[in-house]
Amino acid sequence: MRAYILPLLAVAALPAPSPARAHIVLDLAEAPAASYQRIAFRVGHGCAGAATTGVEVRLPEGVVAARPMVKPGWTIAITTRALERPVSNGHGLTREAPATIAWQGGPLPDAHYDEFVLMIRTPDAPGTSLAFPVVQFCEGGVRSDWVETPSDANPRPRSPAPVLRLGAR
Ligand SMILES: [Cu+2]
Repeated sequence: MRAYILPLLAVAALPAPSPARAHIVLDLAEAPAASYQRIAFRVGHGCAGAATTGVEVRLPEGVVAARPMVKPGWTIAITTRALERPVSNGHGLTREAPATIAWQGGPLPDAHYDEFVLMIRTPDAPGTSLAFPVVQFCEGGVRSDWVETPSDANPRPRSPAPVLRLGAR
């Protein structure tokens, strides 16, 4: 039995996105395309020592359905954007997609850890990656912008946006 368990754990640990660097990252590295998926934004620390009071996620264009999980102690605000033409969100056609989802509350002390959860519909685009730029708001008017996407010129940006790869559907 042990022989099976160890290799599975090793494989499961591989996709974790840079846990040592904390920042704000997703709990998943990859999800199937064209599926409903629970994703959690992990907040490992505040803004340079200040407690977190807000987390705002900007949804990538391909995501046309997203619902935040209710979180005690935090209020949720959703903004939407109009779509040029109706697209399927998995339950029919929609002309509107979520643009940003923001939690406000806490405060979440710098030394503590928490997760902010969305249920999303992933786009039907296997092999691509979705970036979710996040702004972290903290006490004292401080903020951290986790918005940079890796490029050839800057493969390891200082403040990377959480990224989700899309696998086969
Ligand atoms: Cu960090």
